[in-house]
Amino acid sequence: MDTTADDALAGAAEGTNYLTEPRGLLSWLFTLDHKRIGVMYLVSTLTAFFIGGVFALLVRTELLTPGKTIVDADTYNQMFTLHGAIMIFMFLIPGIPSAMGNFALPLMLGAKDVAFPRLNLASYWVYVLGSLFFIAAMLMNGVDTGWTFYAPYSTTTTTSVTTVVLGAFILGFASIFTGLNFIVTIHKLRRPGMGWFQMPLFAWALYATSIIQILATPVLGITLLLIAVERVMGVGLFDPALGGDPVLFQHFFWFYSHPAVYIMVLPAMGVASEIVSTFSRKHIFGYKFIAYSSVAIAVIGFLVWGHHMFTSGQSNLASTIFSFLTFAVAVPSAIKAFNWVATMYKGAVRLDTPMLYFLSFLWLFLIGGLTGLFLATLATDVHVHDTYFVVAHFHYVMVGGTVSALLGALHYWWPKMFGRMYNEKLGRIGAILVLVGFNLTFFVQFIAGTKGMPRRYYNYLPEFQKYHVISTMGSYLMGVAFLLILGYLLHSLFRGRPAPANPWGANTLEWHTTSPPPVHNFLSPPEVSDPYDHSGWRYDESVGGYVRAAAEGVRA
Ligand code: HEM
Ligand SMILES: [Cu+2]
Repeated sequence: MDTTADDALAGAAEGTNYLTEPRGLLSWLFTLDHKRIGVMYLVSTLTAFFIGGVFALLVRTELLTPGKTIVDADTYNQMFTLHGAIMIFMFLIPGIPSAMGNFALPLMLGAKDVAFPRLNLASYWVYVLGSLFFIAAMLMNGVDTGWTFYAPYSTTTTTSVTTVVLGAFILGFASIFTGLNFIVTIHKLRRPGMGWFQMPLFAWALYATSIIQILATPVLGITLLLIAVERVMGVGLFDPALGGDPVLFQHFFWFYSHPAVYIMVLPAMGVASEIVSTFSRKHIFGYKFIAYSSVAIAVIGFLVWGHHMFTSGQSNLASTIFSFLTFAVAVPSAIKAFNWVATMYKGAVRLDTPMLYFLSFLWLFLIGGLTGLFLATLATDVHVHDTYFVVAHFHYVMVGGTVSALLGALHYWWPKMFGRMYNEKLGRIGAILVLVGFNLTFFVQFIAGTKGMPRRYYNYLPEFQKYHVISTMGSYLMGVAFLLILGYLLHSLFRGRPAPANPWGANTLEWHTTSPPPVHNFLSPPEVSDPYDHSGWRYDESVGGYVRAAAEGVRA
């Protein structure tokens, strides 16, 4: 009897897959399989998210009342620093590319793995090593500089700044390795027949992200090393008392850290493009515009760092130019938002969990991006700089944008990753709770900020308390929502309904193989077609997912 591709798929689903084969702990720790490395990165980054989240709840609890609530002022400084540093370096930067991207990118390209599997494994272990430095710093004297490590405070405080900047330096290599791997993978390992414009948009987004990872990360690495050099050897680089220049530090720091916000948000935009097309059952609108705008963001994103120094003493001319360029970088983001909305227009929109996260992403990222324009406007920035307005702005971008998209990606690819379906009803409840909790937490911060509540303060005037109380309640609600999500996802691993190969009816190549995929991804080479043409798939009750229209005997 002829074994058709579909028989083979069915067979693989019952037998071995990348999760079960090979067995044993060592086979995981030293795996070269991009899917396993993705899963390990997922577990690690989510652990970091959890630790960072505990610090966030402590910060919010402290701010419930003016003056002391639970900790003293020095401890408070440590908590917001560790919250920010862990969230940025250990969670947001690697979150989507190294976890979800590692898992999905080779599958989406129809490849067997990334170009350099050993480098990929090295990236993971370097990430673990860097994270250990963070943990060591926490156990030693902590850090109290804020995640931005502004000099000269960072070069003079007695907390464990040296350890933590070395940790961030090491984490940078993990990021560079991933970026390098993805660029070569995208250039070299696309299945024959997949040109640049047949590539899924998530791959375009990861490509743009990788460019930033490779070009910007070394700047941060060297800058942080210079902090360590000044601390350890007393070389006067940034501290005016030693003849250094603190604004120079800010330039170096933001030259990386503004592009870094795009390391965080570009992959999120890539996820958004996949989800919106799948759950609108419509071809993505404006494919090339979305693809090119990712690259445009990566390029222009390098030219706007000075908007973090409008009030630090830079020439008016420089500020004006940076202001203008910052407005320019908002344009490609707006192009994407337009195309996503146009994709939904007249589509058959299904409000499944990943789509709810996409909608949260779209709305919240828009608020985050638009409030960025207030900050980019010189006259308004002078008023709201270093207030809670900025805190609200970047949380709308990083939590509303990146975390929403990460949760969307997690729910979208979960069936593929683990071969199980989660409880859809709880999924939707979780998504709505996150959205409500998030807005309660951060929307009021815009108001508090415009009224003058400064950021990073332990104490505040009584008139601000109402905002802080609402914000803290919102953060507790988000905490509950995340626990709920963790609960039903873990539950699904054991009790979930086995996932079909294609639960959502998407046409990118990862859905052409079994859930979970076999060790080398595809049992028979997948056929490349337009990634956003869903017409070849129809829903089949008996498998609870989508099957090829042709396989059912239906003529296309
Ligand atoms: C796309 C994702 C974005 C992320 C992840 C992001 C993140 C951040 C972060 C973390 C900060 C605060 C840095 C700090 O001082 O600790 C910040 C500030 C700022 N952002 Fe964004 N941002 C994004 C988009 C935008 C956009 C689209 C604009 C403008 C069009 C913008 C304009 C600004 C400005 C001007 C500041 C400085 C405000 C000040 O300190 O006075 N950002 N952003
Ligand atoms: Cu910036």
